[in-house]
Amino acid sequence: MIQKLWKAIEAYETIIIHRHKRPDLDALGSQRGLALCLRNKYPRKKIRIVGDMNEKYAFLGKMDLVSDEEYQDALCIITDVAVSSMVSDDRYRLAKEIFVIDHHKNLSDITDQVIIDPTKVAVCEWIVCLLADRNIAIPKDAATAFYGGIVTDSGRFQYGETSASTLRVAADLLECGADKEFIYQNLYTESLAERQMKNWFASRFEITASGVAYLKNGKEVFEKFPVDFFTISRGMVSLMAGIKEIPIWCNFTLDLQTNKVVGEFRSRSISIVDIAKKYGGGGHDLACGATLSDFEEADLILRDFDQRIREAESQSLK
Ligand SMILES: [Mn+2]
Repeated sequence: MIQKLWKAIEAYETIIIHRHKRPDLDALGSQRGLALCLRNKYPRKKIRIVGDMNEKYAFLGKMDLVSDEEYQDALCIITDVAVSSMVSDDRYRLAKEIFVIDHHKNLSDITDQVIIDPTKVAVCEWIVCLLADRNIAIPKDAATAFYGGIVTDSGRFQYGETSASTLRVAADLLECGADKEFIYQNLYTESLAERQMKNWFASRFEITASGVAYLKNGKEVFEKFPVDFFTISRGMVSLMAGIKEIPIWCNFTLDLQTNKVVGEFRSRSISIVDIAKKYGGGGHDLACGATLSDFEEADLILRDFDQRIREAESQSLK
């Protein structure tokens, strides 16, 4: 399938690269990095990137404006996602041929032309490996974009799938001129308003009897802070991380567009993904989520997490 991808890249004059909605830096970095490498190698081809933007990562650069007509004879490459409902800009369907490059364990309902390696901590790492096998040069800007995806998806080289390969790829990217200061400065600098908002959330999370920390964010939260859903749902969950007495922490946020409550669940070491799945969600063992009908369902989940901690404690006493 990898050979087939490179043949298609050679053959098409127009290549449009998509990735998932509400993009993180791995989605944006893989999309942009791949585009920059292909533009460098094939200066005559039209290489485009499309999708919604995440203001937080706007420092990486803008998306292209692509007309429907451009898709007619185009090759479409989708990175960091394999599931159709999560792809940003569903005009990828108009393309003549589609490939998915991903590192999640999900099966694809988009195409059977799928190139997935779930051992890679970031799809950026995977794409750099694919490029290296073809001896395709990585320009400085592409190296910076890929580096950004790897540092964020690996939790700064911390999470489980971070491997010797991850560090080798990161080292290669630095040799290609990746601007790590640019990435870190943008990741770690926030506005005063953002810091004050975080302080507000950090001062109001609650804790269950067994030590599950949680926030419930209803409509009033969005009235107080005029930010997007993602900023609160994903952005505030880590405020409860790294506290000795708290093995599991959750953030429940009302999505005003769907009127559903989205739960983000995190755990230091006790596996919780089966509980997320019980409520129709999923994800990784220690970082998962589920979409719930209301805050009452959130209370049921909290009870299950509470129970899980008690089980783990009694196991460790044995
Ligand atoms: Mn990723």
